[in-house]
Parts: sequence; structure tokens; C-alpha cells
Amino acid sequence: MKSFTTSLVLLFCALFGNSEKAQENTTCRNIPGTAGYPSPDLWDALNATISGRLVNVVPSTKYCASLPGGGWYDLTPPSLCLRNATTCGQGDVPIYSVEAETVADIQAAVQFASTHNLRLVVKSSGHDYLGRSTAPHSLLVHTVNFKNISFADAFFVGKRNVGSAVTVGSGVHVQSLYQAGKQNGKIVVSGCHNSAGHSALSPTFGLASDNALEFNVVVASGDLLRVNIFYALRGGGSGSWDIIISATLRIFPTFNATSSLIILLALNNAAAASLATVHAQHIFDMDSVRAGQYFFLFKHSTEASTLSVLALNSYMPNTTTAQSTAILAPFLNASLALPDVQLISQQFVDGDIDDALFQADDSVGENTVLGSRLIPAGTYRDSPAKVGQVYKQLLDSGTVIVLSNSWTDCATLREIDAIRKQFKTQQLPILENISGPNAGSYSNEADVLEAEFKTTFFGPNYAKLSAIKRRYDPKDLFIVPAGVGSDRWDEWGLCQL
Ligand SMILES: *[C@@H]1O[C@H](CO)[C@@H](O)[C@H](O)[C@H]1NC(C)=O
Ligand SMILES: *[C@@H]1O[C@H](CO)[C@@H](O)[C@H](O)[C@H]1NC(C)=O
Ligand SMILES: *[C@@H]1O[C@H](CO)[C@@H](O)[C@H](O)[C@H]1NC(C)=O
Ligand SMILES: *[C@@H]1O[C@H](CO)[C@@H](O)[C@H](O)[C@H]1NC(C)=O
Ligand SMILES: *[C@@H]1O[C@H](CO)[C@@H](O)[C@H](O)[C@H]1NC(C)=O
Ligand SMILES: *[C@@H]1O[C@H](CO)[C@@H](O)[C@H](O)[C@H]1NC(C)=O
Ligand SMILES: *[C@@H]1O[C@H](CO)[C@@H](O)[C@H](O)[C@H]1NC(C)=O
Ligand SMILES: CC(=O)N[C@H]1CO[C@H](CO)[C@@H](O)[C@@H]1O
Repeated sequence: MKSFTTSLVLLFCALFGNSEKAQENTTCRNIPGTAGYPSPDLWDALNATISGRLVNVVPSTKYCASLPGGGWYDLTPPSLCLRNATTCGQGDVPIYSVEAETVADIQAAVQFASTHNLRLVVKSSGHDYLGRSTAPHSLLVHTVNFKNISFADAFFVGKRNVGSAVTVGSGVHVQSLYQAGKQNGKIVVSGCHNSAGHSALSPTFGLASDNALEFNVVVASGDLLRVNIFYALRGGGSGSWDIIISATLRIFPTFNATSSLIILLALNNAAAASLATVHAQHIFDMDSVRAGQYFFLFKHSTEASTLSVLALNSYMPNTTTAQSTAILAPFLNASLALPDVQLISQQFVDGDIDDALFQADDSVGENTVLGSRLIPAGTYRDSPAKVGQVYKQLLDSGTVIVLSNSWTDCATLREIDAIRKQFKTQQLPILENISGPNAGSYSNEADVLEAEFKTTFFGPNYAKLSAIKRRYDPKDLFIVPAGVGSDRWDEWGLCQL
């Protein structure tokens, strides 16, 4: 099945410091102040075991307040909260982090959390739209230092030679993988941003998960396991099964490609809707060369503005600029024939695919929530005008930006709460006109408040996944919001329901 992801990005300021105290206790994690919470001596002993790699985590705003021009936030107590908020503190930020450098560090952290019944979270790098790599009162295992990359011409899964592969540590950025790939004449199926995700190469090579061969993981028992379970079955949601040390991925010989970026301006919502329809009508034009494309339609800058922008970024394997220009011409011509649509820029670059997909670091640090649905390809094929109508309704309903959004820190908690619910209450009913009523959603770029997350994120697989989880993680050490097993826990993963 082929489908396109359309995401609605909304404002998100995490709600800090308002974790409710639990009523009953046998079913709660230990937090500072409870009888079972580790004493300072025990934390010191853990620190000694892991060669001093235990750190106290400083909330970013506490740190920022110490910089010149800082001080916008309350420091008594140190807090992530907005200046006028009343519930301030460490917020959702973990208390301690294990800055792991070895597998043994990770095993020690897992055993410590398990023994003392602590809330455990896992973070590497990259985006986290569902708040899965942080939790109040938690112990963080930070895997960003696992940066090994090794190539093999013949990789064996059991006794089977599955060909060329690369093994990457869980802290490796995608950009490093493309650089190393180029040096080795190889390309890996991965995303464009450093946090990986959906790949422009999937029309040619399948999903990134289709190309995953093996994982080294530390499970809840503390054991290091080598697993080659079908990655897609995990349903995304890193941190909900184990701690990944490394992944081995199938790789392919590099090739040349044309990458193009077309940016169009629509002067009003009606023009934006027509543009979305034209894009839908031409979305299959690039299939002849198995191109991948990312497209974004968003309201330009402010709510008051009527302008919208469509950005279409495509990667065409084994084509030249002349060929890709010809492939995109029908779309471009039809777009520019629309009233109130203008070309802002178009850019074509020929070159090695590793260079085309490489992106330098971006400086992000935004308050953002997402909502998304997978749209059946048939909708695009059979009713492209419906796609345009849905964009029109979304834009008319005040959705400022479709697909990508950033915001300032100035919203009140009440505003934030309303915005967090906007996908479910306002946008999803519109989106369902093209996704259908029970469409799935890619769970790493989705709304953590999904009402039916078990089916929306895991389809018919939830019960099976839950049973697997019970076997490998009987104490639910690895719980993430809207992940497998999370229905057994409160919003913060602190108390069982
Ligand atoms: C139970 O846990 C909560 C929070 O985790 C804590 O406030 C409370 O004191 C605990 N009660 C007992 C009896 O340990
Ligand atoms: C862990 O040990 C290191 C080195 O001895 C020390 O610098 C660090 O402050 C300790 N961490 C904590 C949380 O005490
Ligand atoms: C990374 O590679 C180095 C050198 O080969 C090795 O010593 C180390 O154990 C590796 N680390 C991990 C986490 O695999
Ligand atoms: C890519 O294009 C360059 C420059 O035209 C050429 O030298 C190189 O051989 C091409 N690479 C492949 C894999 O075709
Ligand atoms: C690009 O062309 C080469 C040579 O014909 C071929 O071996 C390779 O599979 C093609 N790559 C893609 C991604 O189509
Ligand atoms: C697009 O428009 C240009 C100029 O108006 C024309 O030369 C070209 O043939 C058109 N291409 C297609 C595919 O319609
Ligand atoms: C979407 O569905 C709602 C009712 O479910 C309807 O009111 C609305 O007009 C539909 N929009 C489009 C674009 O089909
Ligand atoms: C009600 C209240 O405390 N308002 C304060 C919010 O923060 C701003 C900026 O520091 C103050 O000027 C207000 O007095």
C-alpha cells in the first residue's frame, strides 16, 4: 500500500510541573520523598559503577537564565515554567541522566531503575513530538554517545548472508551516515533531517524499516540481545521496548540523482486550495523514475496573513536536471496557470545521492505538537479536488501552518491546553474527509492525545504487541506516552491505573 502522510503541526508548550500525587502506592514508581526512592549513597554507588557518567539534569531555561540577557524565567524554584505560572520546578525534565558510553553503563542504569522501581526514559537525539524522551522524576538513559559506524560487504543474519550492510550506533546522526556512506560508495534508506524518519528513497528501496536487518538492544532484564524482529511491528515508539545500542541496515550502491525544490506562493486560501488540487493531480508524475517527494503547504508567517506557500522537494534517482525539469513541467505549468499563484523559486541540483540527502544541523528547539493521518493513494488518484477542499477548510478554520510549525514560549497554560486539543477537535474531522474514518497514523509524528491510539498507531497488532511486551518487560520499565502498555499507566507513567 502506498500512502502519503499529511501532518498538522500545532503549537505545543509542554505542561510542566503539574504531576498529580498518587493515591495508592503499591502501583506507583518511586519518586523523591517516597520510601523506596534511592538514597544519595545509592546514587553515588551507581555513579561509581558507570565511571562518573551520572549527571544532574539542568532544565534548559534554568541554564538560559544564567546567560547574558537571560532571566526571563523564575529561578525560585528553578523552573521551566512561564514567568507567571504557579507550579514551577524541574518540570518534566529527568532528575538524573546516565550519559552512557558503554553497554555496561546502560545495563547498570536499567538494573538500577528496575531494582528501585524508577521511571526510566531513553533519549538519543532528534525530534520528540509525543514527549517520549522525558518524564517527571525520571532517570534518563542518554545514548547520544553511541556513534560507531561500520560497513560490511557481507552481513550475516544467522547463517544467511544478506549482503552489504552498515551497523550504526543509536547516537549517529543521519548526516554522518550520508557522509560515511559517500566515502564507502553506499547509500542507506533514511530521512532528511537528523532525526531520520521517512525516506525520499522509499519509492525505490522500501521503507527504512524494511531495510533494517538486526538490532542490538538492552532489554528490561538488563540482558544485551541481538534481535531481528520485524521492525515495523514495533510500531515505532523508541523507548517503549528496550534501549537500542545499534541497528544494522541494508545498504545500496550510491547513484546520481537530481534534487529539486520548487516554492510557490498562493495569495489567498482559495488559490492555496487550487494549488493543493493541482499538486494532488500531479503527485504520481514522478513515479516513472521512482522519485521521492516531501511537500509542505503552510500559511505564511502570521495568522493575519492570507498568503500560503507550497514547497515541493523531490529526489529523482538516475536523472539529470533536464529530465527532472521535464517531469515537473506539467505540475509547474498547471500551477502557474492558476490565478493568484506565483513562483517564488525553483532549484535543481545534480549530484551524488548522499550529498543530495545530506542536511546540515538545523537549530531547532520549538514547542510543537503534531497530528497526522495516512492518506490512501486512491484518494489522490480518484478525488484530487477533495484534497484541495480539505486544505481550504483547514486554512479557513485558522490552521496557521499545515505540516510544520514553530512558536514562541509566550502562550499561557490555558492556551497551550486548547492548542494541544485542536487536532482532535477541529482538524481531524476535516482531515477524515480524505483519510477515511479509521485511518492509521505514523506514531512518531502524531498526536499523543489520539483517542484510539491502539488502533490508530498499531492497527490490528496491539494485543499481540502487548503480549510480547509482557514477556520481555513484565514490570513495564519501558513505558512511553501512547505506546504499547501505556494504557496501564497514568499520563506520566508514574502510577498504574
Ligand atoms: C505514594 O506515592 C506518592 C507519590 O508517588 C507519595 O506522595 C506518597 O507519599 C506515597 N505513599 C506511601 C504510603 O508511601
Ligand atoms: C558522578 O561522578 C562524577 C565524577 O566523580 C562527578 O563529577 C559527578 O558530579 C557525579 N554525579 C552526580 C550526580 O553526583
Ligand atoms: C565502538 O567501536 C569501538 C572501536 O571498535 C569499540 O571498542 C566499542 O566497543 C564500540 N562501541 C559500541 C557501543 O559498540
Ligand atoms: C555521477 O556523476 C558524476 C559527474 O557527472 C560522474 O563522474 C559519476 O561517475 C556519476 N556517478 C555514478 C554512480 O553514476
Ligand atoms: C541507477 O542506475 C544504475 C545503472 O543503470 C542502476 O544500477 C541503479 O540500480 C540505478 N539506481 C536507482 C536507484 O534506480
Ligand atoms: C509549460 O509551459 C511552457 C511555457 O509556457 C511551454 O513551453 C511548455 O511546453 C509547457 N510544458 C508542458 C509540459 O506543458
Ligand atoms: C468534511 O466532512 C464534514 C462532515 O463530516 C463536512 O461538513 C465537510 O464539508 C467535509 N469537507 C470536505 C472538504 O469534504
Ligand atoms: C499577575 C502577574 O504576576 N503578572 C506578571 C507576569 O509577568 C510579567 C513579566 O514579568 C509581570 O510584569 C506581571 O506583573
